[in-house]
Amino acid sequence: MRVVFDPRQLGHAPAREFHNGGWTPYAEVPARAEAMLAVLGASEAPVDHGEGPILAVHDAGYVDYLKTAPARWAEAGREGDVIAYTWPVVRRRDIDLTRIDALAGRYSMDAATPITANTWDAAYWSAQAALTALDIVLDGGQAFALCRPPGHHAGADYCGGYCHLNTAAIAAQAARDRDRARVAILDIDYHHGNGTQDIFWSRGDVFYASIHADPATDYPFYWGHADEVGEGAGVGTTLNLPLPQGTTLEAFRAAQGHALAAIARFAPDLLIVSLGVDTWEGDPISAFRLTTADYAVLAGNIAAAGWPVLTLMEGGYALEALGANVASFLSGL
Ligand code: OKP
Ligand code: ZN
Repeated sequence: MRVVFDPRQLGHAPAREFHNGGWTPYAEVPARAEAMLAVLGASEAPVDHGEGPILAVHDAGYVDYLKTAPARWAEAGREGDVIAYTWPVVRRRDIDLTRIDALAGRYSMDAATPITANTWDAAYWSAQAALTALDIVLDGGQAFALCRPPGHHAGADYCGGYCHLNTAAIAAQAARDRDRARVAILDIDYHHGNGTQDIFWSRGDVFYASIHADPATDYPFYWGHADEVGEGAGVGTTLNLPLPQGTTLEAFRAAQGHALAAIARFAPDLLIVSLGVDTWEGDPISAFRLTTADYAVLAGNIAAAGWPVLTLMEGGYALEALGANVASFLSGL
């Protein structure tokens, strides 16, 4: 299993996030990547695929915002990381505004995803790690993209949930552009991947299946409910399997079996796994109860289907177990 990672991904290190009515330390820390690397051992640097595959998924105005927001913020006399406080949700019109606070609201979905001077660079290399791991898998190899910052909450034109560039979507689109006609994404992070769902909502060529904490009780609240199935050409290629807090392997594995059966009917040329290990029993921000050994079981069930599998990293915040949990999953593949 080749591991793809770039040290520039460590540069994104916001000081704090706004959560449950107050400031808390940022949970998606660079040490997460270091903890995984310490257990996984050797990694290789990504190949630079340029901005093309990123712009194939993300809005050009949004990409420009990620690059320029920190300078605009400083210009406005602000200290610290860029963070929004007004969102154009109600009767939103696409108005061409320039004040940094208007842009921050226009291009984000929450106050938990600050932008620092190094954010673009870190997110760019996180996406390149995904693209390089994709190359390896399409060539018949096995690869894990150690993506960080993560991606599955980011939509075509917004950041959120610690995510800026949607690495799974970028890899899926790149695979489509390399003539893989049907691509499936299985998202097993604790949180619903609203950004990935959103990006492929109306498309029949990319299947999105997600197992996650019920959004009635957990972030991102507004997406991931069982009745969300896609629209237009995408009806039936979105599958949401919300589970209650406290879920253990038995129910999770049953849900994954259901997802894999649906993906089998779709008959993908490639499976992308959005792997979050915030489903682990000791995760500080989540409430499922999977054990380290469970990840090998889940991965074994995925591997048994026989599709080429690209695994890329999403969440997981228990630094002490992150490496072991990912290693367990990769061993099961
Ligand atoms: C990102 B990923 C806790 C804040 C929780 C944001 C959750 C983002 C999860 N300090 N709000 O899906 O793991
Ligand atoms: Zn998560």
